[in-house]
Amino acid sequence: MKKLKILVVLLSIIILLASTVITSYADAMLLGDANLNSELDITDVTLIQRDLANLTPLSVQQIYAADANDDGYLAITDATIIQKCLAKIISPKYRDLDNDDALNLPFVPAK
Ligand SMILES: [Ca+2]
Ligand SMILES: [Ca+2]
Repeated sequence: MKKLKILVVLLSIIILLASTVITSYADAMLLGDANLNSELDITDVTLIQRDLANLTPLSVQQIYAADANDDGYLAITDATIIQKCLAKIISPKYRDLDNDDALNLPFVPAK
């Protein structure tokens, strides 16, 4: 019975994450948006995981956008942050595109 309750809770979380979408503002980059569609959803998590597993590499621009904690590296932490945003545990971060000198700097993804 306890296992059934745990399973129901886990399935509820998965359904919540799969149905949640966070949208971006104009002139701001939504951090974690790996597929560059100005929305944050479970697809972005999957793309980051596939890149980190060397299954489907992201472009440099996608990696820059996918860096959800804005630390200059792409890691599993970024996928976890997106999941927390989708579960409304934390708020997503945005990068101001008008005042971001970092856009002109080279970005080195970490694996
Ligand atoms: Ca997206
Ligand atoms: Ca990061």
